[in-house]
Amino acid sequence: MKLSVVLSTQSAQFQAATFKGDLETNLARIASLGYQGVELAIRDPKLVNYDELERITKAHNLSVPAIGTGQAWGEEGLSFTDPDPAVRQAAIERIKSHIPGAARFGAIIIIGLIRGIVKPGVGQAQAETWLCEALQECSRAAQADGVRLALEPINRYETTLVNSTAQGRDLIEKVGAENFGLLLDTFHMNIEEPQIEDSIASCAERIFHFHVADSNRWYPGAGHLDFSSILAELSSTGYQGWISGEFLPLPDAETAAQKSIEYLMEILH
Ligand code: LER
Ligand code: MN
Repeated sequence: MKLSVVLSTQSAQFQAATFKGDLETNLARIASLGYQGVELAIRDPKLVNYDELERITKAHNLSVPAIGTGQAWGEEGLSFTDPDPAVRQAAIERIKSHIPGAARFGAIIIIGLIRGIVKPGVGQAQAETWLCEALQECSRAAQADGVRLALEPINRYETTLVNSTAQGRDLIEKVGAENFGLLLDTFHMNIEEPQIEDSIASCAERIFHFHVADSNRWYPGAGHLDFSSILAELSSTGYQGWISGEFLPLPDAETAAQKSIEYLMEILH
């Protein structure tokens, strides 16, 4: 299992995007701390120069295991479950527009809060149907380019659509696409799962990506989660993917990223 950390390619309100700001400086820092990859939060692929991104990541020997898409919701309000069909369509098109960039880097496309929330006047069942249909359409489009999509169960304080791994597994059944799986995040799991290790085991080969933050959303080691046990369980599922740090930049991004990698390397080796 290799280690990456989240970097937003543009300014963002989302607090746990660990690194924000100048790309060149931040990628150099991330590489010098010993990370092998960087997870990129990209609001809109149109705003990104992919040639430049590839040049800088390659110069620092950094892979791009995953692309976060939630800022299209956070900054623009796009979602798969908006009552306005034009907004739902725009969210689908936005996710599809990530496919070429994801194919280029061999990255997974993350479906976080772009799924949306259940808005007033929309029933939970209707929102779930829209969500499933959008995921079927996006998974089909990504399949053609060999790209995988990972939906992240997110805690109840952010959305009522797919909070737990059990709900995530139900959705996998409904979507019915081989390239659709889950991103598990220890911060959300600590809030929603009865037992984190059992939930990891229940998702097994459908775990496409993994976020780590401690119970307080600080870097691993700063809270009370048992990462030795969590990562041992993840490993025993046969997971070969990335462990991606998505934690608050506290006391500052560099210190948090350094403490995290030191702590995780000790557990993993
Ligand atoms: C994004 O990966 C995440 O974990 C969410 O909390 C975003 O709102
Ligand atoms: Mn996350």
